[in-house]
Amino acid sequence: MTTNLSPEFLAAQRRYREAPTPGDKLAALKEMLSTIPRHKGTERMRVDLKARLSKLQQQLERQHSKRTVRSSPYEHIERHGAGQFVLVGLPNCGKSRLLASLSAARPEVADYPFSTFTPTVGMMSFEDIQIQLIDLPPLSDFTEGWVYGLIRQADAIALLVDLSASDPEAELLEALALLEGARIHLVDHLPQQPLSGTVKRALLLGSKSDLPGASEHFKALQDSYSDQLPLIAISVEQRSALETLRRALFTRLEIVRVYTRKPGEPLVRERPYTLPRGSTVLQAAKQVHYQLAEKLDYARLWGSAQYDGQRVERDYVVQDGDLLELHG
Ligand SMILES: Nc1nc2c(ncn2[C@@H]2O[C@H](COP(=O)(O)OP(=O)(O)OP(=O)(O)O)[C@@H](O)[C@H]2O)c(=O)[nH]1
Ligand SMILES: [Mg+2]
Repeated sequence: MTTNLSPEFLAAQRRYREAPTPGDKLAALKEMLSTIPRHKGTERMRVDLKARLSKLQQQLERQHSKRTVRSSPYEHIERHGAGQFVLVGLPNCGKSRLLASLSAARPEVADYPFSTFTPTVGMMSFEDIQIQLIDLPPLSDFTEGWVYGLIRQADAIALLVDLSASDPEAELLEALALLEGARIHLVDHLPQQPLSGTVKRALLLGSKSDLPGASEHFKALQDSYSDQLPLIAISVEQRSALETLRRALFTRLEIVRVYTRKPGEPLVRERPYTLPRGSTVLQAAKQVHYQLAEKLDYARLWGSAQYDGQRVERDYVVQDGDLLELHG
């Protein structure tokens, strides 16, 4: 498609590429947007420029607000990796130690409650992707608003319940009530109709399953809750339980990994793109590059199709592990 870009636009584009500061970049972007010809052929470019402009404006605003006093220091934690989980639960249930066991992060772990006051972020690897975990201060009547703010922003919640406690079921109810008090509802599947408040996909983790009494408590929780939320028993002392947990966290994110290759390149599954479950070939192509998606004719697929290299169309729903060769 022809775009007929003007010399003014091209000059602004050059200034954008060479801009020494974010402020200069912003000025050049504005110039590009005002000089780009407005017709169908430049529609995608204009959308892209506007997106870049607003991202840059946000960045500059953030830099600015860092210099001024902010009401809460932890309003937002930037998402990295394939998805963001928050570790949530009553005091001393094992959130910090779990983060330390699954990632390189080293939050403070203590044998007394209320040891965590600030969030700690860690990256957990699962096969060829990374999942972001955030350790939070405990849920209690004293929990500060920003903690609930971070819970609302996460992709999913891991709610820990200490299986070695005298009454884990009562502790689970207390934790759920505190979350409900902040209008955060934990669900197995996100509802089609939006509910009031925040609805979050969650996974229940019965923690410290190595301690005495834990297995009876776990069975009781299973009887009462496993039809409402997925529930697994974990222990930082048991490697196999942690490996099961890595997969369970990945599954809970409800994402698929898709690999791509150019025609003629070897069939290797490396550095996947991650997409919400149910995404199509076209949506996968968009992750690679919007221009590629625009031109996309069909794909050849290794994985979920009937045979290797099978031709699939743009609306084909991709599955975890699929490798695509995109044809424009
Ligand atoms: N035996 C055993 N002990 C654990 C396990 N997980 C955590 N603990 C212990 O439980 C205590 C509390 O652990 P933390 O990770 O600090 O608990 P927390 O939920 O972060 O506590 P707060 O930050 O106060 O909310 C520590 O003494 C941990 O060593 C586990 O799987 N097995
Ligand atoms: Mg802690």
